[in-house]
Amino acid sequence: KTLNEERSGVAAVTSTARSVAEWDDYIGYFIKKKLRVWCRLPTGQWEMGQIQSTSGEESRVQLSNGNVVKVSMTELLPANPEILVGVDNLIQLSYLNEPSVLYNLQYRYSHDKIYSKAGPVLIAINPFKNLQIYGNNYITAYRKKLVDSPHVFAAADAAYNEMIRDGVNQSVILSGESGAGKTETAKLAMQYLAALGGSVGGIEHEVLQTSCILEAFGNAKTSRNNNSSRFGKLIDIHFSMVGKICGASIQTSLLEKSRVVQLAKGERSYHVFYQLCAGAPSVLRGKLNIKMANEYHYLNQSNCLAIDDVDDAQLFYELMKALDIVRICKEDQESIFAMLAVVLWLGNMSFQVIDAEGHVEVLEDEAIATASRLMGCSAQDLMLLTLQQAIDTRDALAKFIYARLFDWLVEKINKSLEVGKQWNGRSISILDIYGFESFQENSFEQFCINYANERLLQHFIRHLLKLEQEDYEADGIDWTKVHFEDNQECLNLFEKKPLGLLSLLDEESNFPKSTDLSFANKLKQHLNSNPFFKEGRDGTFSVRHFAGEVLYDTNGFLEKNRDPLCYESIYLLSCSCPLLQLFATNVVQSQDSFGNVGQSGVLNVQRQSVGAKLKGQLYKLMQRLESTMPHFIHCIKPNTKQLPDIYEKDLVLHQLRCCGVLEVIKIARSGYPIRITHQEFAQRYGFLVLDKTVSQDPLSISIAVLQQFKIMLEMYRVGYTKLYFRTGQIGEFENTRKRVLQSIVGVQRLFRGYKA
Ligand code: AOV
Ligand code: MG
Repeated sequence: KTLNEERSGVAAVTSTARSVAEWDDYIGYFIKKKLRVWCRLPTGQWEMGQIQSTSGEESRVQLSNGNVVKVSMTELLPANPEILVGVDNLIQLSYLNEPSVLYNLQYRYSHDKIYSKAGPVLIAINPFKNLQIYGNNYITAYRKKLVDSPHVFAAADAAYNEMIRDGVNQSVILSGESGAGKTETAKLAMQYLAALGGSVGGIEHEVLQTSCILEAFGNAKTSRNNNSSRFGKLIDIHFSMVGKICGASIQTSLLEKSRVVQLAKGERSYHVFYQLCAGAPSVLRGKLNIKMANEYHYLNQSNCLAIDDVDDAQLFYELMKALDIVRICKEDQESIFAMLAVVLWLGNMSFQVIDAEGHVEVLEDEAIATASRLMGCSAQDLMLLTLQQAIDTRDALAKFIYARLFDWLVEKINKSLEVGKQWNGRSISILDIYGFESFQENSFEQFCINYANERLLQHFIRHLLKLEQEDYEADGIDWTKVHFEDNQECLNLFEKKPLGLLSLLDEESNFPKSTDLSFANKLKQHLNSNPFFKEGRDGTFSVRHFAGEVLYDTNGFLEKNRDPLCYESIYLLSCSCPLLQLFATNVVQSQDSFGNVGQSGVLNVQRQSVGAKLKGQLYKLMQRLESTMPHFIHCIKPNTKQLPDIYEKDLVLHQLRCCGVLEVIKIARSGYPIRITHQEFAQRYGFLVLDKTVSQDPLSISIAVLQQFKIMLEMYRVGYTKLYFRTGQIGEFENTRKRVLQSIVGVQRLFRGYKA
């Protein structure tokens, strides 16, 4: 971004609309008054300083550390007066520019004020330490509106109140890159809603426990985050007529299956495996033949078994308690743990070459004995079964069992939390998906995760940048458009038919002779002119994502996208273990048609690819969110070390730029974020009008209210259909309305008292 663009950004948002040229005029003013400026040093970093003198295009600036530097005037931006340092809503800044926003957030962060508002968006900077700001006293304070500083509780409170007041379903949408704090923040929002909507039956406790269970089964340590979500989650919390929680339902999307069998260095598989190994009580240990984690190939391959400050044994105990609370019976719990043991023991099966052609045979050992016992089949069956493609088949089976187990568990939880009769259809949905990821090596999993994040960003942009501005224009409001970077084109690169990434991937996946390399070539051939696409070497390609360019290795793309049904999954039907039979039956039933078993032992079944399925899931998810009033929380990761009190400016700035927060502030600042139709406004506040001669159409009544309260034109606009207010204005009307209503009630009481 050029400085001039930044300046025009500043100009566009200051209410007196200073032009770019004027900055040169008031630089004199800045010098004379010795006002503070931001000064861009050759390193690219912004430092605060004071202009001492200028000559021509150059100025001497004294930095806050005492050093004096000479810089070109083009490297200066206005800084905000001291009184504005640390404001809790960034729209209050007089001068809106990147260094000011960055500094303001840093200032707050260093005072442990991790929450700030950016217009309608709540910004949450991960503290990576436990702050004492979530206790019951805080819940009460936000509930009773004793405090109004930005907080996730305030956001949850707004969602709840709007749901009750307007009768409209709400959503709380978390965004931010991996490790930014989405999952923690989502849990805090749920905690607040549970306190607010707690009921006698206590179903809110069950709802809260779902996080513990889903995290055990769906989260893992990655190099970015020790508790990284490897699936997307939408939880709908249902409320009764009186605003009490009466149930919930959870939708999940695309669990990362590959993690069950394959790990990158320093990462772990799903938490639940380590918890089971560390914490299973002795009877269960004996029954399932549970060893320590380091004895399982699936867990020990990455040289990372423990996480600092995490007690897996204790967490297993808590997991069992949580399963009890959501009423998963002991028998089912044991089946769940048995399935985990099956997966672990499958991973320990090993093979030996038996002839010159390289055929292999399963070693008859403890692994196969335990796996077959728990699966309810004979060791002989399992040995025959896996003879053909040895390791791949074994891994496919393990992944299949784990993924089915995850879905089955979610289903069970949903049954437990099913809404009772008193539900009136109101809900608050909380969306927490896996954040944007860019590793050294990125595969199909990152491709899916990052695609999902592009979809979510489009929702954010649509609501806060596009619709917001379109509304002004459509309603005849005088409006200077704020330019923003739209990710629609990048999204098109993924979704376009027939020449988008997903379509091309499916096409190639359906081709019997295709390979990952032929897929990479196909992309090259069709997408090379797309500015968001870049071909790479050796079967790689890059996508220019909103959050940066990511290089994907196509190795494994086709197979992962096809996600072929293992012949074995059908075979599981003949196991005597009921849960495995169920998993296999569900698969059989969910297929319309079956093909033949190919040479590879893989069924050729016509079914949706993983990419297509994800696209469908996201489409449905967005549709669901479209029917709600969104509350956005954008989480920011202050450093990559996952440590407290470190604020890496470049890292934060990058995240602010990527998600359009600066543009949101600009729009919110020059805009009128509160809007209400003439009709609604007249209905709610019309009774306050004293002048009884006003004609009774909604527009006239509305204008009469505005006039009676002498609202300055600066604070509102009248559109063709709606009234538009600056932040805070409607609150004043509400207060007046309440006051007047209370005095009316008071008079009535008095009157009744006299009669009695
Ligand atoms: P994510 O959900 O955004 O990443 P998390 O919510 O898992 O990130 O946060 C990562 C870690 O940051 C947590 O495990 C906590 O240690 C810490 N943390 C986050 N928020 C807070 C908070 N408010 N107070 C204290 N510590 C916090 V990912 O799921 O990887 O996209 O896919
Ligand atoms: Mg998460």
